Amino acid sequence: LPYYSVRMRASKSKPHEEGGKHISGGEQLVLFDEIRGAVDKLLLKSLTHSRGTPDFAQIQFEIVDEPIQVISPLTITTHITHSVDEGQLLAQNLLMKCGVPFHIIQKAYLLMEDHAELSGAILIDSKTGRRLDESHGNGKGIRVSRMDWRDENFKKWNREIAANQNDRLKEAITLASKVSMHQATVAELCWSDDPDYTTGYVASKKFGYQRITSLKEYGDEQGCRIFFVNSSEDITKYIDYLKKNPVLIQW
Ligand code: PML
Repeated sequence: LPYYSVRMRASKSKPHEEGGKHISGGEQLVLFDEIRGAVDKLLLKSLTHSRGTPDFAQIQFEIVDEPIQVISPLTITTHITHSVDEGQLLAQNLLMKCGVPFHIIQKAYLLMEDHAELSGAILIDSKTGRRLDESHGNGKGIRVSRMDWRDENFKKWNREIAANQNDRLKEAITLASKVSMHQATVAELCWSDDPDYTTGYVASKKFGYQRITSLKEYGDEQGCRIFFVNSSEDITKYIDYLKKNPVLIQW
């Protein structure tokens, strides 16, 4: 049976390519009979986000012709940290363990701050600190798409492994597992742009999904999603993989 990619994006003021504020986005990969449920879930998500009420939203679905790749979720580790400083220091240490030099991490943070209105991920060359995605879109980062984790399978994993975390974790680890699967990914650094959510992570194939409970202060709407990339790989192909290759997580 074919799968369908269902996507949502919501913003305030104007469609966000034209400069509106990004509110939320979402991805699902479902069977035909599940499209209606997926649209409903994404609509609800777009209407109830703590970044605000959208005045523009788009939900679309399309059939996926490429074969679905089934992969395992990254292993998960949770670090309880008690301050943003402690959380950030830990994140930087993990990135360095993945092979990203300290000065490149610093450069990446500066690039993030310069582009506060991102709705996707920025790609940084892990050797030079250069941004690699700008010529491949609208400058708002790369949106990773076409990935999901079937509910029953996620719930079982969540019960047995993750001690019943929220759906945010499901979406994040699904994305991180797809991203880290590709050999061009050195590591990912992410935290939410939701002002009510301070947990983020460093993900890599080698160390898995390393959650950190305090990567920013409550009330802060500045999120972060950086992929540190090995630029000796073909970047156009890599971005194509991130956007187009359908991936299902199965535990
Ligand atoms: C987001 O949903 O905006 C990113 C959330 C990252 C952390 C999810 C978690 O591990 O709890």
